[in-house]
Amino acid sequence: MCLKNKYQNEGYCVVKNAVPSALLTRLDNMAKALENKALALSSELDLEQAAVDSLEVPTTVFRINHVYRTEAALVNQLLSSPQVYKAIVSLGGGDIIPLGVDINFKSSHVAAVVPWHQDSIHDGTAPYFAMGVYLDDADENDGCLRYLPGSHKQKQDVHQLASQHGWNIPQHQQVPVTAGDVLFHDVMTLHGSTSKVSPGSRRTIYVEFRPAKEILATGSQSENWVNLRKRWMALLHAKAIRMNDSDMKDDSHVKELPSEFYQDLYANREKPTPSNWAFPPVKREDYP
Ligand SMILES: O=C(O)CCC(=O)C(=O)O
Repeated sequence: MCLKNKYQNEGYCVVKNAVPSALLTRLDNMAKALENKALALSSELDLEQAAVDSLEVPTTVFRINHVYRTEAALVNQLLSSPQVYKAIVSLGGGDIIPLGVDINFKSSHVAAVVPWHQDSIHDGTAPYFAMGVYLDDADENDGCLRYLPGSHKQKQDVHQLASQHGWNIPQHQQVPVTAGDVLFHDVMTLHGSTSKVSPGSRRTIYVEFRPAKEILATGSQSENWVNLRKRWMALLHAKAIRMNDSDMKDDSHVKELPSEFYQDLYANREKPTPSNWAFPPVKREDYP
């Protein structure tokens, strides 16, 4: 099944080896540097936009949000790289904009479990998806994502499904991937992941996308918030055109946005649309 058909029918799809190895190495270094910074800051208790558990040994980082604040150049290189950009536009169309950029760190820590949920609820008339860029392998039964194919077509009763089946919802699929793969899912696709069993962490860069027109029509975010992201997407588009041109493969002539732009994006952040989790949360011997 081709990428878009699989995404539309089942609610998710994988683009294998979408990130070139040199770029993957730079992203890997970026994630390591951010993780070390979060670990260093965790002792000062002034962490913002990062989730760290410093009560357990060793101290563990779970998530760092809004990484475009300090890492815009590399984030933009990723988003405008040929295979990644092509997949984003193929699934989302020309009016798509990125909502934010976060890194999820999945370890063997019990708090690294992500129970079944839908990231957001929408009416399905326009694309609204999350892209996960894998910096590490995610193997079967070792913390890879689990999806319930077709679940993106309606709001799910997550409490009922998780109470009845725990992790083993009938027809669910584990989706193992390797570093450099990119996994896309409709934000309504029911998904979750157990903690990792093997040592080390599995790091995934998450970016959500949605058409600007749709965001404005639903009023979920302000016009200013959308316009900032349109400007950002225009830059990505200009870079992608040059990177995709077989004669050029060079975006160095594209005028970058000033660093203040990314500070503005951060300063003007708004509440995300709510996710759909089991309520009340489900606890079974084997779940979450
Ligand atoms: O990467 C994972 O295992 C799950 C992350 C996730 O579902 C989320 O951030 O909403």
